[in-house]
Amino acid sequence: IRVLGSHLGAISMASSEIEAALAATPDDAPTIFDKILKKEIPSTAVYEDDKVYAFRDVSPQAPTHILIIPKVKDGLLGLSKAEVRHIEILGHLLYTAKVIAKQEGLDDGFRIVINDGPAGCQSVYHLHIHLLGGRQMNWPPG
Ligand code: TR5
Repeated sequence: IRVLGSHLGAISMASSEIEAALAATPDDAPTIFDKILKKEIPSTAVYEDDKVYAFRDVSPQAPTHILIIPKVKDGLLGLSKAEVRHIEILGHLLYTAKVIAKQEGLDDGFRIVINDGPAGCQSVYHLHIHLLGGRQMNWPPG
């Protein structure tokens, strides 16, 4: 409610911001990504190994927009919840982003994004890396 209130002053609010605000009570409850991992909800897989799964974002913000997630959440709701025990999976996720970027032919470059918490516009509390590419990115981001 506090987060929603802080947004009410804005004249317009993107749907992604609304989703992030509505999801602004981070907890360890199962998310839509658990259902995707269990194949209860379909997704378009681009990469999978024993530790991570990558699939196309349902609302792509670039010609290539892929989400890379750990198969086991282990309390990793977002990057801000990372503990020392997560260092290996964090490295694995980042390295996987590079492997997929190559696989997708993003040879001119790409962008990695990790949204964290309400101010970071995070809407799904299961850590994920966004891999975006296939167009010229702008800086600073919105
Ligand atoms: O906002 P954050 O950083 O938390 O990113 C969450 C991402 O999950 C957004 O880019 C959404 O577009 C994406 N998303 C949400 C759903 C979904 C998805 N990507 C693939 N498939 C999805 N399904 C089936 N359902 C969603 N609710």
